[in-house]
Amino acid sequence: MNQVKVVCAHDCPDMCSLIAHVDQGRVVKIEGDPDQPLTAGFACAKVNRDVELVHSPERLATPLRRTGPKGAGKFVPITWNAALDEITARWKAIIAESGPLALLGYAYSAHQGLMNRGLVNGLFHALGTSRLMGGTVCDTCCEAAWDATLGPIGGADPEAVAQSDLIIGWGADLMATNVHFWAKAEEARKKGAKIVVIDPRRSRTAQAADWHLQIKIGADAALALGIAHILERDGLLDRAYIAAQTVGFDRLSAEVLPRFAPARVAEIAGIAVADVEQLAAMYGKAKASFIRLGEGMTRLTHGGQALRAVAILPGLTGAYGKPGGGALLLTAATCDLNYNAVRKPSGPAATRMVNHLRLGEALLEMRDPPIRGLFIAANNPAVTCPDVHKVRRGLAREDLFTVVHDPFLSVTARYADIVLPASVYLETDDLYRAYGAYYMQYGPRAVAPQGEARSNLQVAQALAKRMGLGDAVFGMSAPEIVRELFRGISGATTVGIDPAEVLRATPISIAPKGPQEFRTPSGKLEIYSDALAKQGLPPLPDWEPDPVEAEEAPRWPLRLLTAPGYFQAHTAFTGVKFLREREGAPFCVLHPEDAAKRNLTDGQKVRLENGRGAIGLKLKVSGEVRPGVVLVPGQRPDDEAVDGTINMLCSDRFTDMGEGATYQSTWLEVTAWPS
Ligand SMILES: Nc1nc2c(c(=O)[nH]1)N[C@H]1C(S)=C(S)[C@@H](COP(=O)(O)OP(=O)(O)OC[C@H]3O[C@@H](n4cnc5c(=O)[nH]c(N)nc54)[C@H](O)[C@@H]3O)O[C@H]1N2
Ligand SMILES: Nc1nc2c(c(=O)[nH]1)N[C@H]1C(S)=C(S)[C@@H](COP(=O)(O)OP(=O)(O)OC[C@H]3O[C@@H](n4cnc5c(=O)[nH]c(N)nc54)[C@H](O)[C@@H]3O)O[C@H]1N2
Ligand code: SF4
Ligand SMILES: [Mo]
Repeated sequence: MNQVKVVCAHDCPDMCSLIAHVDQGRVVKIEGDPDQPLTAGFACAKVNRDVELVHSPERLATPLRRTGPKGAGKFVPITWNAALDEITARWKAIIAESGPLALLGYAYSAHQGLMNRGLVNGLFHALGTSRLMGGTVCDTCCEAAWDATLGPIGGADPEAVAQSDLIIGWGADLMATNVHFWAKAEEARKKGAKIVVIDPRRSRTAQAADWHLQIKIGADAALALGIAHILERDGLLDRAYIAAQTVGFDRLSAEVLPRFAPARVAEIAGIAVADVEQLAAMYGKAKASFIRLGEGMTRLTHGGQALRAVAILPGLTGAYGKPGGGALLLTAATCDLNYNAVRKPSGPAATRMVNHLRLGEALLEMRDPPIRGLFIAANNPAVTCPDVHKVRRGLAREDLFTVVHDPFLSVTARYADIVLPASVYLETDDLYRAYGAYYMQYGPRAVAPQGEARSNLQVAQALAKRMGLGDAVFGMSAPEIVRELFRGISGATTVGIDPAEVLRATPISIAPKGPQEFRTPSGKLEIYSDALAKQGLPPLPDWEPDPVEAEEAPRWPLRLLTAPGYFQAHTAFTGVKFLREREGAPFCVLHPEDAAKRNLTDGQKVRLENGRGAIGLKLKVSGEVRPGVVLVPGQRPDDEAVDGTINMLCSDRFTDMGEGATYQSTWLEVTAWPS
């Protein structure tokens, strides 16, 4: 038995340092590394079961070639040589006939390693194909809004929460998606800090907090502006900080805040006036307030405005300047590395872009040339993209040559012409840097790949070689690529780190020191954003009702709330039977009043329907949500549900900033499942 120090590569802000116990080529146990201060010796409930992910009987063992209709999942095993030959022969023919823009590489984040994630994109960059505008299904909206306000820079260090006296989880279910931050917040609570959760769901985090404000979906900007209104009214602003570190407060004060008096805010948010007052007073009087921003509040039409309105608050009280104060959305932008070595080895600077969430539209409607060849890795768009009916119609095109690289036969893989078996992170070497913490670590593989599985890095390199690409990175080992990632960098937190030290595979802190830095054009917190004004967007944070509501709500009375699963993360743990069962059959949650109105009872099968389609789920009746809301946790594959999957009901409309997904601008009705 030996122990290997590895890094968790799942799409999660914590990026835990893990210890894999290995016996005779098999992982037998996984635990958190006690030597990494944020991981602090524990892994989450999902990763505690990753032994079953690596050794799942459902893993793909060999490459496969399709024999049945697209989507049916009928395949025969083939060799790697046959698969790679066929793929590259088809790609070469497509490029010869239609040019490289007829190919699309569609790879995302299920492996967070900088090489395994980046080099697949690097392959398509070098080939000069159409490229993916990645992440619009996830964080481009909140990121664009943050960047417009603070600039491309990470937020507060999660470990600084030890010094906070007020911690607000704003649209973040920390016990589900950020458990190591939650653990630190609980430690701070023992020293007297208060924890407040602002969330339309009475999540586990909300239940465990000192105070939960169960606001209406999409009311965040109004609530934040209401707080700002009261801070100004009650003399709780840090005027010196505002003058020195922010731009545009005067205009906010004159043009926006007068419209956000507590009574109106309470009505918009669906909470008591006294609650708005109390929250503002707590916030204004805290010595070091820490807002953990979630992405949840941004997955709707005006998501960008919501994030901006909340992100200016620590500028009004000066919290951004204090240890333990400020806000945290993401941290990755602070980590400066030579990413282009991997992501953009060669190839044209500009090309045709395909929005991640509009894969369906791209496959069905793009012309001159149409997309003829598609390579999907570490992504399951046939379940996780909005408007999956459209995605599936696109994937079903007979003239589309699709390759899917995945450890499992995902719903998306069932539409592939060729399926390639992927290794999971415990079978790969890579360099990691967290997106919700300030650590970097090299993680070697714990075991050899199961069956004939190959890593993203190996597949990108093998395809590049056969396509005749000469970039050196396609011939390098993982340690050699680490050196490239550090070449010529100048960022304050990474410069001076010795790549040889990195390869020793211990956690390296890359936390910024001192008060929050702003990387906006003005170098200050931009309450007023000139850049947004130039894009024709409101330059000041503001709140308006969701325009989709006016169209949809008259026909469909319930609003969708989408939230993470506690034992699933999108579809990444679908292959672990224990976790599937622990999460339970895919379900929705209705408030008792809404259930009674419809004669529906707990545990029965129900039909969720709107103009885009209908799906079937189990019903849970609970006060976890407000009346008027239907909560659907996670995105589960069709075969686990009564019928269908939630993204059949969501449109591929964009958010106000960052062209992101608007899952929660979805209205629907719930009725009994026809027996
Ligand atoms: N309705 C609704 N939809 C949503 C969301 C929501 O809140 N509501 N959230 C959105 C968000 S935040 C995101 S990030 C997306 C996530 O959506 P996806 O990016 O599609 O993520 P997963 O479902 O985790 O799918 C990842 C796939 O990668 C595979 N995989 C795992 N490891 C590896 C590897 O090392 N190599 C390769 N090649 N494959 C691997 C897994 O088996 C799985 O099939 O979903 C979005 N969809
Ligand atoms: N267990 C688990 N962990 C995960 C994931 C998972 O699916 N499961 N996904 C991973 C990925 S890819 C990502 S991007 C992160 C995302 O993690 P987070 O940033 O935490 O974002 P979300 O998961 O989208 O939503 C979090 C919370 O937002 C709330 N919310 C929804 N709408 C609103 C609103 O209008 N206002 C307010 N205030 N709150 C709202 C939801 O009820 C939910 O509790 O988590 C990662 N970690
Ligand atoms: S909390 Fe996140 S990073 Fe840590 S083990 Fe779980 S999935 Fe991995
Ligand atoms: Mo995400």
